[in-house]
Amino acid sequence: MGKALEGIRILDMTHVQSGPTATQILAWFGADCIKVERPGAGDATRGQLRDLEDVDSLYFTMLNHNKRSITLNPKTETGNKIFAKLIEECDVMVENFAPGAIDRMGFPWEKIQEINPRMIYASVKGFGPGPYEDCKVYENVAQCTGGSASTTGEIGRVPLVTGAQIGDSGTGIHLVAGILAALLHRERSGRGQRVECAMQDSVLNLCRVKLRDQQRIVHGPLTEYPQYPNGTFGEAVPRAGNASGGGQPGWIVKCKGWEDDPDSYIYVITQAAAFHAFAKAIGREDWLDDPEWNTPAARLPKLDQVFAEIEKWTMTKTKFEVMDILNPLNVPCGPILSMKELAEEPSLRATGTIVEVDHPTRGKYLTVGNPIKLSDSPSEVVASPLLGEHTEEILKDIIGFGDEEIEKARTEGAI
Ligand code: CAO
Repeated sequence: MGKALEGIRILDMTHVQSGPTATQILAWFGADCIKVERPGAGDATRGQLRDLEDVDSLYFTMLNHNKRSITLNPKTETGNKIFAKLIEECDVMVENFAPGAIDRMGFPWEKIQEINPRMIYASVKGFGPGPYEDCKVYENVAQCTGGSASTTGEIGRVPLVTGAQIGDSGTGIHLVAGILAALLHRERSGRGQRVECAMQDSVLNLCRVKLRDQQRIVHGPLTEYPQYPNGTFGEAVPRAGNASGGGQPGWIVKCKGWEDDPDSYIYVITQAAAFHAFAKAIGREDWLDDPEWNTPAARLPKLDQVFAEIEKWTMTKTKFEVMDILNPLNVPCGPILSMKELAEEPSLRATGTIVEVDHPTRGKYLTVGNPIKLSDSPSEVVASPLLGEHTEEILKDIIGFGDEEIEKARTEGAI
């Protein structure tokens, strides 16, 4: 069985997280991903948040599986020529340097197109065109400027960033969609094109429902928000604690052991269709005949009391017991799973979503495998490359260099 992207070659100029997320997915799909790194230094994340001395960090290894690494400085004379040849030989170039960095290397889009009109050139930047287009951006800046932080957190408290890397990895995933669309389009047009994703735009896209609410708020209070009916709304969509983002009320409630275990909680959703069974399960059959409680409209202004009653029951059970009881009743719920629990979850190991990888200098470690499953081309997770591990191989096979030219390039500091 061939890989979905076999035969596609990626010139991977990415670093840190957003760009590497994108190229890692392409590599998992079978593309030959050539990661270009600065000689002697490499992607800065190789050395960031290290847990083992002189070993590539988990930050790097977990974002750069299935790639090859070449060290190359395109700002040197030979490096420039090698880079131009790589542009000629690759299908997609991906980069997430600060605005203008690739131009300053001597490769503006016009030149890339001239060298290879079939090239798809994909970039991540912090912002799109506008007042902030020249700014450097990291994850939390994107979360704050894309609408996530203003809508995340407890009511009336400081805005919060989320643990999910929606700015970096979220943008990388958006970029993959653009690259694949451009590859498909190239089949018909014969030409490459630019693919651009701004981190602010991607976060905003993921916060789409909050822009929905921004337009609803001018027509009256957001009745599914905990501020209704006793709190107040301002002009903008407020933070809503753990309220459900959809039309069905939901909340996080404590489970048995919460006093000692910070993750002993479960999210429960009291959707109308399952409320009858839910009320019975928690011993509140009396609600079912009481007009004060037996319709969604009657419960809406008193959701805090509904969830307080539910919590009295969930606190007598572990989160897994609650899950086992409520799931057969069609009550949507989900235990708060810690990273430790996820790492140890057998079903995630079985599907390849959590994978153990063997790395030449680190040994065995866990990573998140490809969450996108293709029936005919399953992904296999291969350890990230050491810095420059494939420099010679790439120079010989793709550029056509012999040993002497490689040595000269090395002396010049091009590789
Ligand atoms: N050989 C020689 N030089 C190289 C090189 C190589 N192989 N690879 C990169 N460089 C140089 C670039 O040419 C650039 O130099 P100049 O600024 O002189 O042109 C420099 O290294 C990289 O610059 P940078 O500004 O991108 O790096 P930084 O660490 O200062 O900023 C970041 C990092 C992430 C803030 C910035 O790259 C950025 O804003 N990127 C776009 C948004 C993004 O992807 N952010 C998410 C990052 S993940 O949290």
